[in-house]
Amino acid sequence: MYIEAQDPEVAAAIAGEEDREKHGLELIPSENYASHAVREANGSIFTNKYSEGYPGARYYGGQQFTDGIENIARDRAKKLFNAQYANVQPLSGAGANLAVYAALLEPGDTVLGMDLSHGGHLTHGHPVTFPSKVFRFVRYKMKNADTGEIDYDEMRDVALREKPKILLAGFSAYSRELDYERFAAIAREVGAHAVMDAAHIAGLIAGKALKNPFDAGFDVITTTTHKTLRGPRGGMILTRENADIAKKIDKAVFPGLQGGPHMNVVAAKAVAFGEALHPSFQTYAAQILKNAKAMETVFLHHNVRMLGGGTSNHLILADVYGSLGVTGQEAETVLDEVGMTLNKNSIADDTRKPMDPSGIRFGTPAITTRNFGEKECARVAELMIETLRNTNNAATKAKVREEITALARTFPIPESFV
Ligand code: DSN
Repeated sequence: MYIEAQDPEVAAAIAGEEDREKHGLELIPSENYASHAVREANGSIFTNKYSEGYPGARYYGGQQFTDGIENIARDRAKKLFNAQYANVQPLSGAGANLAVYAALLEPGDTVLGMDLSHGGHLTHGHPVTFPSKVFRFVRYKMKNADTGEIDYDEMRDVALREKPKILLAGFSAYSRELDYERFAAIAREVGAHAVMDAAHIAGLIAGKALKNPFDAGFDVITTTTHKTLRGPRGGMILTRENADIAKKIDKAVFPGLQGGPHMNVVAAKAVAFGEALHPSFQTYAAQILKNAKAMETVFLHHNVRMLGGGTSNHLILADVYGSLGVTGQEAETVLDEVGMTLNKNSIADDTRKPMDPSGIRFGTPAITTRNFGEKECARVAELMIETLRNTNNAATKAKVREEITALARTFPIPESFV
């Protein structure tokens, strides 16, 4: 590799990360392993090219190959999600959400979204974000954190009172399926756009393991492309039927918010979407859910509280402080030491601070890519709990680390999926 000779410091960091990924288990539910083909496209010659505009309407010359690539990415994305329009230029999920706000709202307009502490996301208008200074964000929550049931009656009351222009579904730490029909009905009743931020579960929708919000009449889906979709780091916006919305979104992405698209990433998105259209992707998506259920069973058996009472998707949010007396930060640190990488996470109405909350969040997308089945996932869950019950026991930690390393060796990260 050129980089080893030219820049040993950066090369060493890349090699270190490769080693870490190879020998440990990735349980952060928003991470995954992209194929070599995706990474090749991501690191391709397209990184050199400016291509402001859209296929057939660019501002610069030399677009003989960019239009083709972007059209392939758009067509594959539309097919995957049964959408009529796709914008594949957003640089990531945060930018995709911002573009939707910019397209569909005037400053001061209201968005009704899920509370961050109940599973929502920063970009759904948390006060620390810039969009919260421009738009008005109001909240809905779970009715019962132990079943995960959303309070749809409260959502409707708030919607009738606050008159949002966007009713925003979607989450980054919620483990149950949403009632898209209820969302869409409330949105229709108050004249709001129904928008789904599907960043976490896009691959599960594309792989037909979970329902598609478009089937319930949603107007827009935003997503990242690097989580369950297993593509390059990036974002995307999909719309259905309404050409006017699609046009506004295109304008909001460029020139509204972004400059030139990252055409190397668009190429990598095209490759990833091609992989997701392969029949094996549906098997992958279904296995993610089965594997999460296998982990749920172990947590139930050991009486470790899970928010939502368990999982219907790819992730679990466990109250390790309440159940095991270990804080989220302590759990993240000790599990990382033994080769299981996950993240600390606030739980609903957490009494602890965000930097050392009560929960941990973990999931199965990456280990399922590694071909783990239910048996291995159940074992990982057992090892997690054993470690958390023995945080100061060096012998236990050494034994767990050894078993995790052996599992990682037995299930290497695949280089390709099709
Ligand atoms: N950082 C991503 C996640 O982990 O959910 C989304 O913000």
